[in-house]
Amino acid sequence: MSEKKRSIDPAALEILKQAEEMGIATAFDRADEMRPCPIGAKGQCCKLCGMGPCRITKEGQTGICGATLDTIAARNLVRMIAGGAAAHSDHGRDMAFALIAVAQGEAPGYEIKDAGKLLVMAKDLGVGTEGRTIEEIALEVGQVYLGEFGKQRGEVIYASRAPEARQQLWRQEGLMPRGIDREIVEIMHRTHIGDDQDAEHILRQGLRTAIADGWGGSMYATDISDVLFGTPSPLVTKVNLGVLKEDEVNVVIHGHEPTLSMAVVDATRDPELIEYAKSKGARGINIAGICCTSNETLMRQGVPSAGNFLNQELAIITGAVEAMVVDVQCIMQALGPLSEKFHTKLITTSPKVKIKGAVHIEFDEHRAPEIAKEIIKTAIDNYPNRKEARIPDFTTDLVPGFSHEYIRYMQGGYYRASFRPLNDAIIAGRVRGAAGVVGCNNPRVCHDAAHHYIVTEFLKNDVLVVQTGCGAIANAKYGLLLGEAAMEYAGPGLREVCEAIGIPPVLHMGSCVDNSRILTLLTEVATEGGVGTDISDIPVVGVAPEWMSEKAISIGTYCVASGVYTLFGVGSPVEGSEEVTRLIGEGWEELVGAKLELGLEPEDIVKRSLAHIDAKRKALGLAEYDPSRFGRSGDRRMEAWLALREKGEPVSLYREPRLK
Ligand code: XCC
Ligand code: SF4
Repeated sequence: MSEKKRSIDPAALEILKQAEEMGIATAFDRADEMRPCPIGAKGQCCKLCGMGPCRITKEGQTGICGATLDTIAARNLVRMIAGGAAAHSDHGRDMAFALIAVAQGEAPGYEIKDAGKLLVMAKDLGVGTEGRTIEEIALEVGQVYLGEFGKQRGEVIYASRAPEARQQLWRQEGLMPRGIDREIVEIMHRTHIGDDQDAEHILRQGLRTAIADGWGGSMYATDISDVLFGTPSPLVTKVNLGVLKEDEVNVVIHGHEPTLSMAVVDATRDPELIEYAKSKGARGINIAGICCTSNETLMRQGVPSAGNFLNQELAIITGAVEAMVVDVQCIMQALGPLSEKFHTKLITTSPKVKIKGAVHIEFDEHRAPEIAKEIIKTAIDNYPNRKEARIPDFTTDLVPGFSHEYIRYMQGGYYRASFRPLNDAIIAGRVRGAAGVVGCNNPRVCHDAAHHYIVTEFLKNDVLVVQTGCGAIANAKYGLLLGEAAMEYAGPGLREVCEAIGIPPVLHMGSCVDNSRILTLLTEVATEGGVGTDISDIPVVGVAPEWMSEKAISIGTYCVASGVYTLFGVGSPVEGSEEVTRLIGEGWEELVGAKLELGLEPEDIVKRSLAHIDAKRKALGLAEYDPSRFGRSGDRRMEAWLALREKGEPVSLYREPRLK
């Protein structure tokens, strides 16, 4: 495969070339070498018992137990949902433990940063606030959260945040999740040999478990992170491998949980450690993120991002990373042997994750500052071992930090915050609809290319885009998370709206657990009025064009369960079964009002998304989308802006261009 096809990221291409010269293989090479098993790829292989593995390749063939292809494909899919929901929710559980430790005064270095949000949570959870201290409230909130995981009966409490109509539907169809752990365990039980063997019934449990993830574990993780570390609001930071520094100790934090990474960020600002770094010949300590740890820290503290999932190995290959500190999820085992080829110390920190060859410095929220300092000291001590470093000279500015709270605030300030302006823009057709473009990178397809293509197509078509996860980092690299992108790519109607509110046309809403913010945003749009009463009425789509993780499958499924038509790229893990493909498509549309479609080409994703948005507009009786109707008010400014840019003058959406 030619390098051009591997990535659209110039920094990645530069390092891949470097790697080739050095004879180092990366995931990009291994993806070429490792052909996907054609039977497993389509969900036709069952290895759930010792009579198998059974591979169904012929019409009418069954496994030794008699399981049909449809049963096998459905079981495989819901096991992916269980894996994804478990990862998100276990992260949520650890956040609840951290909140409790803070409330009990046993977590030095942490504090309750957003008490306002805590009060909102307390109200939703039925936790009393009258005459209680913030710590008392936080303690009970934390305990209620923990109870949500092991709850045996009743409903996951935050499901009550969904629009009324949606909750009714879930109850009526038996999809309302009980305890989070209970739903995940039930998938494991139902898919054991000799249990649930009706594809439609198996898939229903997939929906219920995914709802427990989106409206449970993930939403809890997001809320507690905001309480402990602050609810994000926009700030300016940088992305791509060029954020690493030649003359400083580079520490890269990678994984998902903000608890340790925030402490590590604080430690890099410790004057004593900075002095220590100087004593080793470095100018200072530089910190950068990868994957969702990066999203957590760039949203709140403006820590620059070294890139997304496929950038992790490349960061080490720069030769400039003193330590890569990882916690959970999306950490390639390849980092172990790779770091041994360089001076980089790979440091695992989660009691759940060890990697052979890595140094293990275990995190404990009761001693976070101390552990974080030890980690930074390890990195500093490693600085003199650095040999030649080649840092690609590419960085791009971005403006992340669009929590749903901020999106509401920016539409009217504290005085009259609401979703009215956005709803009105959709109703009038200035904004045709909205799309959440989320999820991973996958070396089976060109790195970042589908994220970039799909989002720019949406912008041209006046579709407002929200992003999370590695998709957000992808488009940040190409400048789409800046206001200027509205000028360059957005259609006239969308551009007007972005200008009026002063926002980029692509809003970075956070990490993958923060897809729960999108659920809240959609609920607010639905309850604001004018675009229906349920999420399934709104002209929106969910897209994961370069997905690879089980978490992405769980996210896609809870989006569908919430009423959002969801489209995935790369491949379909149920392709082998026409029946399962139909069940999660038309079948789920009938059941919950939205389809899940997997394995689509980027062009097809755009086409289907726009058709869906227009159909939803029509069903609501909204004005037909007409790209020529709007944008006149912005044109003079636009022309001035373009003229300035032509002359090479610095231009910004936030500053009025000087009209001559
Ligand atoms: Fe992992 Fe969250 Fe996927 Fe990126 S987007 S590769 S899951 S880091 Ni979640
Ligand atoms: Fe084969 Fe059935 Fe065992 Fe699966 S559960 S491996 S289909 S015998």
